[in-house]
Amino acid sequence: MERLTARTQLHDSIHSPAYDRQALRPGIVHIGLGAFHRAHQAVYTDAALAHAFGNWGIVGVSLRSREIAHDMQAQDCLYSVVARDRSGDSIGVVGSIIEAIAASEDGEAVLARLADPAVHVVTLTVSEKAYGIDPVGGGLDHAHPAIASDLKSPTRPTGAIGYLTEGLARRRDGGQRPFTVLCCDNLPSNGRIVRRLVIEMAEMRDPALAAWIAENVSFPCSMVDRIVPAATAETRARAERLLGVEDRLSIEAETFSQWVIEDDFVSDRPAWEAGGALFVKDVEPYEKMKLRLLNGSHSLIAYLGQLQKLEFVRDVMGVAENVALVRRHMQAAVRTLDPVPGIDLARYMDQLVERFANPAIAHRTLQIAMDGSQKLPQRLFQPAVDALSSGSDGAEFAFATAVWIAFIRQADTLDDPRSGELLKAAADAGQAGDETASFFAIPGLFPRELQANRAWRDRVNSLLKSLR
Ligand code: CS2
Repeated sequence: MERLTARTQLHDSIHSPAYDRQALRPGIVHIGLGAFHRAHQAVYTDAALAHAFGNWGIVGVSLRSREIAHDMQAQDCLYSVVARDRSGDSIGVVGSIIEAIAASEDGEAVLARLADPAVHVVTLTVSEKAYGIDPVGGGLDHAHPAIASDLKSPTRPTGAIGYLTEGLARRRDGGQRPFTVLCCDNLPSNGRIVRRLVIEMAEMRDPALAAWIAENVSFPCSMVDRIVPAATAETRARAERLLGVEDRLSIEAETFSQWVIEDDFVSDRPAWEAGGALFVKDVEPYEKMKLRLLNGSHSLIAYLGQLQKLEFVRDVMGVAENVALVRRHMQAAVRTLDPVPGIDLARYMDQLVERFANPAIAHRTLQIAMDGSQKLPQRLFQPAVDALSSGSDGAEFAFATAVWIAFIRQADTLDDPRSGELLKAAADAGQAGDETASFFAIPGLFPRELQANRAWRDRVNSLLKSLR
């Protein structure tokens, strides 16, 4: 079967790049070439280029997978996105990525791009666990393999923070302006977190570099949203049917998409608003809304689904009792939020229920269930602290926590960077008559306010009992 490349004649009904890709030069480096980036930032950049052409080609860097980079290279970096909902499928080919590098094969090529003053923005989607955040202190986790390696060999980095730090060091040494670092992962105040980690890493090698970064580099926060399940053989077969050629990089996603970005760039940026991005002064209300309503409910759905042996999010939402639990959770979570400019939260929640129930999206509960230790602090635990401090009993958050612990207790293996500690906590459960004490004792997992709240912990214990 012929592969999708720049020479493929696409049918007129297929949305394709409306600009001259031959003339496009790199202006963005993106770290983390997975499905989410390809269905989100790359699509906004595609729209920005069609709206106002400029040198905003994306250099896509894959830190782990070599295969993605090779597949991209074999397809001239073209790939399709199928937007799916009840009303059907619509396919578009995205052209904004113009180069793909597997960092483990050619780290120097990545660093050369980061050092190139034509690159104005470095965006990231590497997932929560890849940053190497110390769960207790919030700074650099020196035990994280990539952090440890990058502290030892700073000029030959392997992880996201190492690449950013060495890239910025080369800019400074070359007398160049820095790039803007735009984190697009589901972390609270994500830009602030990455700024702290980069400055800490720089400090370890050269305090003057750290000072230069603190003074000159901006790390805007952003909220990103689009449900993008991992691609399957079915995704690729569908793309082939719609395109008439093979596309090994095709992804499917919901039609909904949102991007809210703190307007704080050190130099130029693409006109992402052409794709619908919103530039604001303060991203926090949007990000809390999304983390607590969407992602918090998503985690609840994922663990409910795992306990009930339901494979996809839409299956969980096919059971009325589950929908009621999700709505109840959202009602509790929304009370922890401040008003969000321009957003009707009641409508937002209704829309979430619709999105989760989307029959055309096969989103595995097991996919969302992974990395709970990295996700739940911002999705469930901090909101629980806020709920308790405003006089609520935090029962809904205790329920979601109990569902997670029940999931761990019935698991043989866990896909989580703290799986060892979590499985040990499950094995030690019930000591001293307290079902969950071993979980609450894991360092930096639960906030102190929850660890110290006997009533809330008793609630988690009794809910856990009632789940069995
Ligand atoms: C999900 C997210 O896997 C997960 O943890 O909750 O990836 C979610 O689909 C996205 O944040 C939606 O924007």
